[in-house]
This record gives sequence, structure tokens and C-alpha cells, in this order.
Amino acid sequence: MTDTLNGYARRWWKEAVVYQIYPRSFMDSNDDGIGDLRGILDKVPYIKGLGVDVVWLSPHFDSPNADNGYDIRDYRKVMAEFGTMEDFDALLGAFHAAGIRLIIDLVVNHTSDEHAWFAQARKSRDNPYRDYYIWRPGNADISGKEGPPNNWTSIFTGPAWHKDEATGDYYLHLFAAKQPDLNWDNPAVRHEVYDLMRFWLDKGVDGFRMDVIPFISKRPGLPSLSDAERAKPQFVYADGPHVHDYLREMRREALAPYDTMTVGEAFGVTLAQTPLFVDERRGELDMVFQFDAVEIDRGADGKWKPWRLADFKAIFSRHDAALDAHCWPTAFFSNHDNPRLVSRYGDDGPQWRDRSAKLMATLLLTMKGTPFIYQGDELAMTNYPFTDISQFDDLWVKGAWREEVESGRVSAADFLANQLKVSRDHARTPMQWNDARNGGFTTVTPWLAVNPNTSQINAEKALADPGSVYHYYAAMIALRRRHPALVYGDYQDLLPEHPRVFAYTRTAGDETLLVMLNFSAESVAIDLPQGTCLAGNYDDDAPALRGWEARVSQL
Ligand code: TEU
Ligand code: CA
Repeated sequence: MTDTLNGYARRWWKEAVVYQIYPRSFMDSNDDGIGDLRGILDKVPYIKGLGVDVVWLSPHFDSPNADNGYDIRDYRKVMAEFGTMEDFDALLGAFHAAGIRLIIDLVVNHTSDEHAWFAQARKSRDNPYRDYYIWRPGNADISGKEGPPNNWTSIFTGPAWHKDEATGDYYLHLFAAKQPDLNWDNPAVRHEVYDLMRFWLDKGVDGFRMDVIPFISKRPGLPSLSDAERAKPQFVYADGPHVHDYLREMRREALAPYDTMTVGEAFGVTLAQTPLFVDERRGELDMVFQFDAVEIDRGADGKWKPWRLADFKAIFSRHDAALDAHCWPTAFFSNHDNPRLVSRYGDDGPQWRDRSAKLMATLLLTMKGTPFIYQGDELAMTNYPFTDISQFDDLWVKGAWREEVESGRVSAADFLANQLKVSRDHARTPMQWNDARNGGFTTVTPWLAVNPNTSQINAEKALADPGSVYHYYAAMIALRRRHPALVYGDYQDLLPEHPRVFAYTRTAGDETLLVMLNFSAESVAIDLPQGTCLAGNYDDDAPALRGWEARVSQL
């Protein structure tokens, strides 16, 4: 018999709060300008101070860093810049000693082109590793000119095929050319993956975040995309016929004997398909990151567009209706692929930055689903004031610049204006530990510039100020822990149409908590019961909701 609460089977990972670390940008312990595992080790008390239960570590494996570690060269080796396997073991031990579990990033849709398997595979058509990847001969067009095997495009712009010199065949890469896709239809590949999973599980890691895992099964015959499909090819790439078979096999072969948590990145998965990945009776993943909330400000062309609160709120009701008690959601509004939380959903100007960051913390930590905090959001770190293409690192930005600006299709000014809203690099600037020149992250030039506002926004200051955003996160996490209704409670939106206020209840048994969030700088009077105030981002009570006010009360 499993213990249930409000109809949900109780699980530690449903009750957990997760903190994501992007190691390259967290803390540099040896002054080479790059974050590393020893740097994280020094900051375990800082992480523990928030009260989180789980850390998700972005890739720490050996990699040539075409995509900052999401291109793995050796799954059983630590990236030299990040340290050694001894450092990893020490870090895992320190987290466990602090009562924090550690999940790592499983990037197995693709490897690096420098992985030993690919080095073999590209040598000849009959190499035993050839079939670890996806190869096709070129395709002649009407004029007889050779081109890629089909019209699939890379998520990072350009064709998804690269012609390889040794044999003249093309290999598939749904991301960068340095990230060739593995052929999951080959059982040898799948068993290699289960093997490497067991390698880390045997060390004691507590589970995996699975990178673009729905992409592992490719459409049979690799048919070209229609024009409509080409606009958002991820919905085709995530819709192969065997993805669920492979995930069930992975659960049986690799995960079953261990007590793990798994969270898949459901890029390209529709809401209707989501239960197929997470319904606990199917034995696939525990949870997925569903992209609807982080795509609220993206147009059909993927560019930034303004968003409306009513549309944002509708996502949560829609999700709640689509996922029954056998499915468990996640709550996340930021990660290493998205702009900064407060800059995107709040107001990062001096007047409202703290309050709106606390409002987003309130939303994240009172929503149904396991919450994921991205490093630095607990300090209300903001987007970086990029002014020039040379300041970016992300290969995606650079590829898009070549394709859009250098071709003359988009002006440099328009391109940069959009990147100021959407760039992944906003999240990747180093953590701001203090007001020193490089924010205390490093003493040398960091791999990516530290935000100049580190003089104002930094951990040292936040730790010293009991009213800081950091301490507010800690208080909200503690509140979530004290009130099972915030974890397992039913969700109901009370004002779905209201243009500025997000107000909802969470109910389990005889406890109902009311959350009220004013997503604007103006005061709003609303007609809802007051209850007993449990938490909020103002010190005193008032009849109306003030600018960016967040309030949690018990009814
Ligand atoms: O991300 C998948 C991915 O395509 C996202 O970058 C997505 O396009 C973006 O969030 C939309 O805003 C994963 C990793 O998280 C990312 O860092 C890697 O670059 C990518 O896979 C390839 O491994
Ligand atoms: Ca370092």
C-alpha cells in the first residue's frame, strides 16, 4: 500500500524543491575563469540555506563544449575544466551529507562528434559503430545537384544534415553539426545508454534530467517536413513511433532497481501527449518539463512577442485538466535556456525588481508540480545588457546571426533587440557572489561577462539582508513544506479573466490556501476573502493588492 494524499501517491520527488546549477557559471575555485565542481562544493551551505531537497547539475561530462557540455565526448569522465572524478565524488558526498539529492543531466539524443563512437562511425560504411548514428546518402535535386537527404532543419538553424568527408554520406544532427544524433533504433546504442546510466546510479546519483528525450525515436523513412511542420519541427522530432517503448525499456533495464527521480525535457511534446510520458501506470518518466509557460512570449516565428496574463493563467488550468492524479507536473519558468525570471515575467527596474522577483517565487513555490529554481533567480539576477554580437557565447545566437543578419534578411538592430528578450546567454552569465569586479565568481576574466549590476545584486548582500529575495525563497520553501495543500492540493483559478491579478486556491482535505499575485505596478482592489495571511512580499496588510504584491493566506 502506498501512502496517498488528496488522491496522489506520495513520493519524495513530488514533495521536493529542485535547484538547477549550470556548473560553468556557478563558482570558479581555481581562477581560470570557468566554474567548476570544487566551486560548487564551497557553496553547498549557500544552497542548503535555501532549503532545497535536490540539485540538478547541468552536464559535467568530458566535452569539447560546442554547446557548453550538451555535446558529450565521454560519458564516464568529468570535464577537465570542471575537475576530476574525485571532485565529483566529493561533491556528491557533500550534497548527501547535507540531505540534498543530486540528479545529473542525461544527454543521449546525441553525442559530441568527438565521441569515440562517432570517431569510429565516420570512418567507413562498414565500421561496427556506423549504425550508432543516422547516415544517409545525399539526394539529387531536379537539376541533379546533390543536397541533404531530406529538408529537416536543425533546432539551432540551418540543415539538420552534415556531409562527412570520409564516406561522402550525410549524418543527422537535430542540434549543432558537432552533436550527431544517436540511432536509438539500434539496440546496441540503447544498451550503451543503460550501461552509462547504471555507472552513475551505482555512484549514488539520485536520478536524471533527460535532455530532449522525446527526440530519440525518429520518424520511419525520415520523410521531408511540410511547410507547416518546418515552422516548428520539434513537434515532428518529438513524435517518433518508438519513444514510449524505449522509455519503458530504459525504466526496466536501468532505473528500476534504484530509487530515482526522472524529469524529461518535453521539447516538442503537446499537452495532449504529456500523460503518455508521465502517467505512473505506464512506467516511463516521473515528470517532464512542458514548454507552454516558457513559450508564452514567443511568436510563431520563435521571436519575442508581448504576452497577456489571462493567456498565461489559462495554461495552468489547461494543464491541470489534462493531468489526472496519475500524472505529476513540474513548475519552472526559467533555466539555462531562458532569459532571467524577473526580467521576463516581472519588472527588473530598481523600483519593482525585488517585489516582482518575490512574486515569481511565490508563484513557483505554490503551484502544483515539483518546482525548479534556476541558479541566481534566488538573487533576482537580471538579463544582461547586451549591446553587440561579440558579447554573446551561445552557438545558437551566432548561427542565427549568420543566417539572418549576414544574409541581409534581418537588421543587426532588430536581431539584437530580439536577443535582448530571448537569448539563452542571459541565464548563463556567472553567479554574482559579491560586489567585486567579477562578482566574486573569479579573479580573472570570466568565460562570459558578469552582469555589471553585481555591485547591487549579489549573494553577500542578500544573505546579510533578512528582507532579501534569497531569504524570501527560503521562507516560501519552508511554507511549502509545512502545507501539504501546496504540494498535493487541488488547483483552482479564481479570476481567470482578470488582466492583472492571478488568484488561485490550493485545497487538500479541510485546508484551503489562497494565493493572490498582482502582476502590475498599480494597486488593484479585488473582491476575494481575506483569510489569515501566511506569507507575502509586503510587511503589512492592506485592503487592496499593491504593486507586484504577492500574498498567501489560509481560508
Ligand atoms: O534544449 C533543447 C532545446 O532545443 C532548447 O534549447 C529550446 O530550444 C529552448 O529552450 C527554447 O527556448 C536542450 C538543452 O537544454 C540545451 O541547453 C541544449 O543546447 C540542447 O538541448 C541540445 O542538447
Ligand atoms: Ca575553474
